This record gives sequence, C-alpha cells and structure tokens, in this order.
Amino acid sequence: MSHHQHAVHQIDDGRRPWSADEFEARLRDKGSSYHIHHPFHVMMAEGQLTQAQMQGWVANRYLYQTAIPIKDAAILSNCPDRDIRREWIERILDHDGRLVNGVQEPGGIEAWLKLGEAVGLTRDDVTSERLVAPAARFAVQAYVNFARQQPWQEAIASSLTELFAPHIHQQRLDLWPEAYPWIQPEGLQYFRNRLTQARRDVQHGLRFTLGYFSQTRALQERALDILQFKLDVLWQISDAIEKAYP
Ligand code: AHQ
Repeated sequence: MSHHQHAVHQIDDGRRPWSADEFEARLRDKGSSYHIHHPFHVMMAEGQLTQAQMQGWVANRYLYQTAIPIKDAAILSNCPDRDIRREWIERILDHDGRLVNGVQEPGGIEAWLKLGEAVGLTRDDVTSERLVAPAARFAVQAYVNFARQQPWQEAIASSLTELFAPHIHQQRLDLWPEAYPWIQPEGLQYFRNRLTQARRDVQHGLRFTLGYFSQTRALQERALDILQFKLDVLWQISDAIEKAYP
C-alpha cells in the first residue's frame, strides 16, 4: 500500500469500510424512519383521512413535486460526469414530461395536478400554493438547498429514500379505491408512474452510492447521515401537514 493510501486509512482511524452488502443493509434499515410510518400516513393507509386532510396533503406535496426537477437540475449543474448526467436528466423529464414523436407527454407534475382535481381541488387551489404550510415549504427548500450546496455525490445519496417509495406508492394503489371511493381513480396514475420510475431511479442511485461512498468507513457513515437528513425532510413535511390539517 502506498504511503498516501495508508494515510487515508489513518484519518479513518483504520476502521475498514463495511462490505457492500452490510452497507446496503444499513441503508435499508433506515426505512424504519420512512414517512410511511408517520402517523398521518398511517391514518391515510387506514382510510381515516377526511377529504380536507387529503386535499391538504396533495396541495402541500405539490410543492415537493415541483421542487424535484429544480433539485435534480442543481445536481446536474454540479456534476461533471457525462454518463451520470445522461442518467440523472431522465428524472427531470419524468416530472416535466418528454416530447415523444412530436407529442408532449404530460409528466409527473401534471399528473399530480390531476390528483389534485381527483380529490376535489381546482388546479388553482394547488398551483397557487395557498394551502402550503410554512414548515412544509421550509423542509422542501432545505432539500433543494442541500442539492445546490453539497457535492453532487451527496445529493445522489439523498435521493435514496426512494428505496422505500415503491412500497408506499403500491399501498396507495391497493388501499385508496376502497378507503376513498370519492377520489376519482384516474388521479392515482401518478403513483402508477412512480412504481417503475422510482425503481429505475434507485437502481442507479444505489449502485452509485454503494460504489462512491464505500471508499472509506467515514464516507459510508456520511451516506447514512445524508439519508437520515432526507428522511427527516419527508417526516417534517408530514408533521407540517398533520399540524395544519388535524
Ligand atoms: O413522487 C416522488 C418523487 O418524484 C421523488 C423523487 C425522489 C428524490 O429525488 O428525492 N424522491 C421522491 C419521492 C416521491 N414521492 C414520495 C411519496 O411518498 O409519494 C416519496 C419520495 C421519496 O421517497 O423520496
């Protein structure tokens, strides 16, 4: 081992990085603080939300959805690696919609507005952001600023809450038709789209994170802290909605 490599390990007091399997298991263990376990989401899954609470959730989460392309563009602007940019740009197009053979796809943000109409909100109720709670806005902004200010590798790691997202999207698709028969079924298309998009996103994000952050134990622990930060962002959004719509 060259002197330099030895020096790096000394900075990490010589602790060996975890194996890729152990590192991935520790990332996945953080799923216990995913917002699917937040009381508001538990009430949602149990069919206990009123229409006002569901409308509040859709209107507040709109802010998060519109922030995703901004967040992902911030990562692109910080990333010098063309191959990674080629993959990452797909996330923006998922939300803004692709032009396919001259036909403009609506995209995820439009699908979210359709969800708003499906729960009885007008487009203006949602796009005006007048139903957005201050703390939800602050949590979303914290995520966008993280992607702007932190190294692009860290912003990629922060997207890994999507390890747990397919489950929550599937849960809505399974439960809402019976729990919330008043919600127009076409509004659920957003969740159907995310089942495949989140899985594709995670394959890329997880592969990158397991590689880059496994250089040292300290980097692996940093990745866990980054994931916890993003879990806290999502948890805080649910806190804000729960407080605004008791
Ligand atoms: O609809 C969601 C979405 O487009 C994204 C992008 C991704 C990211 O880059 O952080 N995270 C994410 C999530 C979406 N939906 C959330 C939900 O509960 O509906 C889950 C959320 C995530 O798990 O981070």
